[in-house]
Amino acid sequence: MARIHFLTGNAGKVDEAVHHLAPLGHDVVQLSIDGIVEPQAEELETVARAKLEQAKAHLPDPNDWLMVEDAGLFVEALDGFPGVYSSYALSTLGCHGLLRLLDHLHSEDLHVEAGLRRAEFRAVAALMTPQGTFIGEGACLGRIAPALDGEGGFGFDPVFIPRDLDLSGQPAEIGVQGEVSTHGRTFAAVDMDLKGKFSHRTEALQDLLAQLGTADEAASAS
Ligand code: ITT
Repeated sequence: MARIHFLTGNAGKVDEAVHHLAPLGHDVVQLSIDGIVEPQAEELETVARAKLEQAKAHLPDPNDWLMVEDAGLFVEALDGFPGVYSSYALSTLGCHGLLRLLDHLHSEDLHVEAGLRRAEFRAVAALMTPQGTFIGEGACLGRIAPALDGEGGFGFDPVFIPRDLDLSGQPAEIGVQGEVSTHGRTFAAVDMDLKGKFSHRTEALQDLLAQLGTADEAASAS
């Protein structure tokens, strides 16, 4: 099993990665490097791969693994904005500013209005190993709330309401009650355990792990 250097400034993300990867025997350590440039690109994967390329020279041992993870909020009515610019949009517009951008979306029918406010969080986890680079993807479907709700979480959590999930973890249609539900509340208004059940980030890591498992099986069969 390998030592994984996780390039991130966000300690919360490291905790989550340890939670998933330590039980499999991987040793995850945070890697902080000044001066990593995020390219202007529309895809999270492009940004993640560019960060891996810049950081690989900083690995203490070339046999170690390098991981990055990028996430963003994609709002349908804004053609996917803020997307890859989510960190910047959060520090400039903030949650209030995002709500104002959607002020014009109104319908007498609340169900229709909820549909107009569709959005999703997306995450990409990218892992560079001596055997190649693996990309895991995750998404959490939902909508932008009509107003700020909740004190917890971080980032755009106070304005994001996830769609309910059925027992197999699939998102229900907007307005349809599922087994896993925030009952119309935002991520900032529910506890972390409940948010974790919907998490785009968890899904991206699990996708990555599934690919690693397949690659390991193929290597041991050959
Ligand atoms: P890195 O150093 O690893 O890049 P970061 O905190 O900048 O960490 P991301 O690039 O993954 O994180 O996420 C970009 C922004 O997307 C982040 O600042 C939030 O505004 C938003 N975001 C991502 N995931 C979120 C979540 O689960 N809840 C709320 N906002 C989220």
